[in-house]
Amino acid sequence: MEHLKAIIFDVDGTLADTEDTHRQAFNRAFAEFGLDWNWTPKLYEELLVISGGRERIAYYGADDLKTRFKGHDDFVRYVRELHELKTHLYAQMLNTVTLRPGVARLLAEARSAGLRLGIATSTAFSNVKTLLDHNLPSDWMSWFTTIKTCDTVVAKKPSPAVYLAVLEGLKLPPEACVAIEDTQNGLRSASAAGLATVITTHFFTRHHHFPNAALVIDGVGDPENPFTVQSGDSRGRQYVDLGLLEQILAERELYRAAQTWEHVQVAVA
Ligand code: XBP
Repeated sequence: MEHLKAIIFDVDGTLADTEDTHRQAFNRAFAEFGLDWNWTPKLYEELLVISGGRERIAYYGADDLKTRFKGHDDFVRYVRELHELKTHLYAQMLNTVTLRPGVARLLAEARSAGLRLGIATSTAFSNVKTLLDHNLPSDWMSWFTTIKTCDTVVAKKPSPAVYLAVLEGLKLPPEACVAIEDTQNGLRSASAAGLATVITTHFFTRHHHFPNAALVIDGVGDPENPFTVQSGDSRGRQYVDLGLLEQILAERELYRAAQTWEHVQVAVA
């Protein structure tokens, strides 16, 4: 590959369709805490604008809980404990969650071609490990040059921090990598880090708009399970493979060169 040297994967909604499992785990934790909160699919789609489960709880519960806690620290502790229970419950629910169609194939293709792999996620490493322990061979961790999670990068998406940390770990410039994401926050985060980004939508994001995405599809797809294009140019392909990602980077470089040439022409005119 002349351009493509690495693929950076988001986790929730991208490697696997996990968000409804997260939603159910949140609701089970609320019930165990005696809270009458119920995050319906419609409400959860709205709340997904906030990356990070702890931040999502704090945002949603701020008004409801403010009368219960005198100090901010008490509120923060309560939210942390509630989120810890949610994470514990979520881990028990992951054994039925599989990778999205085409993800295992794309990982294998990238490894065979000697590409580097990265993970950039707002969730906790424990969630990533549980998911991939269930779905990949035991040596999966060695497949990834770098895995950055909310345990190591505090600023959540749409901050570019997690993607910048992954690029540093890959020792590659953004021009050599493609990010695969599922949400507008993820797109903003990867784009702000300078990355071409392919969006794979799902139930919670299928109606969302993704300006500046290199391609918006309903999943990575497979030869026997072609994707549906929601926006952008699939360059005549039916599923995401290394050739498609390489073409996206090649065209991006050509566009940048043309823009630079335009600037030069204006400057010397
Ligand atoms: C998705 C998130 C996470 C999950 C919930 O992360 O924003 O907050 O929704 O997981 P990404 P936690 O798309 O970056 O993988 O409760 O562990 O935050």
